[in-house]
Amino acid sequence: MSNSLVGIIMGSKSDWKTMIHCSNTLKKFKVKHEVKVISAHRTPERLHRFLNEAKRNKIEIIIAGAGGAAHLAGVAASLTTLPVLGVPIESKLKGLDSLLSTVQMPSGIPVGTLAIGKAGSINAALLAISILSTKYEKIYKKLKIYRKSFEKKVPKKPF
Ligand code: RP5
Repeated sequence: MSNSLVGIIMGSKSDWKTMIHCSNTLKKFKVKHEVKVISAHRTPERLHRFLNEAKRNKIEIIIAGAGGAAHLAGVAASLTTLPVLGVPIESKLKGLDSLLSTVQMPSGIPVGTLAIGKAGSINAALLAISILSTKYEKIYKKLKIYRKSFEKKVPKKPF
């Protein structure tokens, strides 16, 4: 048993430079997570195995980053009832292909899709934290503190 609450998967090692921001954000909130390279088309068996184990290991949220014909989040969502958050990775088409592949799920199997690239990677972690905060008081408290300090960073005037 891993004790992780979140599983971060990504289609390629090359996605790590984006997904590291997701992992770092979870770390700041001390949310235990595991990180794996799993591709829907290159390693489909690894994906099946991971999702079966995720349920047994009490992982509560899956975050999937993929680029190009980015079907990882959608396929993962089809194989589990855990909530799946999708991060479209920047690509040769600036991530627009990744975004549309991730976000345009037909009704029935949802993927909570975030923004392209680093912002989406950070926000996937923050959304996972927000979901977990409804159950875990410690995470809720940290999220409240983060939001307060976040607001303070915004200047009242533009000059
Ligand atoms: C996708 O293809 C991956 O998620 C990655 O974003 C993209 C390119 O992969 P590499 O060719 O860099 O391994 O499956």
